[in-house]
Amino acid sequence: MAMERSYIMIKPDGVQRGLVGKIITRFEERGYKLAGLKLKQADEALLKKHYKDLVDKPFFPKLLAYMISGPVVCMAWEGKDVVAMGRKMLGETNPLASAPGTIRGDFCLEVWRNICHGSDSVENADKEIALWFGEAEVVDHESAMQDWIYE
Ligand code: YYY
Ligand code: MG
Repeated sequence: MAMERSYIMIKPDGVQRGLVGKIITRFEERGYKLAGLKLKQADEALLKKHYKDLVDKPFFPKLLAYMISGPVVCMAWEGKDVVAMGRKMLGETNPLASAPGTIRGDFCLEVWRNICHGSDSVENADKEIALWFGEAEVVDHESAMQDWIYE
């Protein structure tokens, strides 16, 4: 099976609101495998790289202030179609446009408190995982559930 990974991040509001366990559980229960996990205080330089396509937007200073307002939880999740499915599981950028049953659709109400990030392409996922994690922090390992999740 082709291995795909997505970079999923719980933003400072998600951490402060105690939603870390619930968000992790969604990915675990779906059958995805955790390949990397840590708590980190981001800084401006890192966020400018992460949001390189948004740096010139007028709202970037606000985005920066939000994202450095507290620690984030960095995760690499692995499995079938995890990049596209991760985005679906997160919901829309605007939580009010997010269907109930999605993470944003269940846990938040405003764009600037949308609690989580998910990579929008496989290419960006690879870049984001390399940006947020050291090489030794992303772990190749076998899941005991592999044959019960994949045929
Ligand atoms: O990937 P996603 O988080 O859904 O949206 P992005 O376009 O990557 O924007 C990152 C972040 O910036 C978004 O979660 C909220 C904020 N934002 C915004 O407030 N207004 C926009 N028009 C675009 C982004
Ligand atoms: Mg994005």
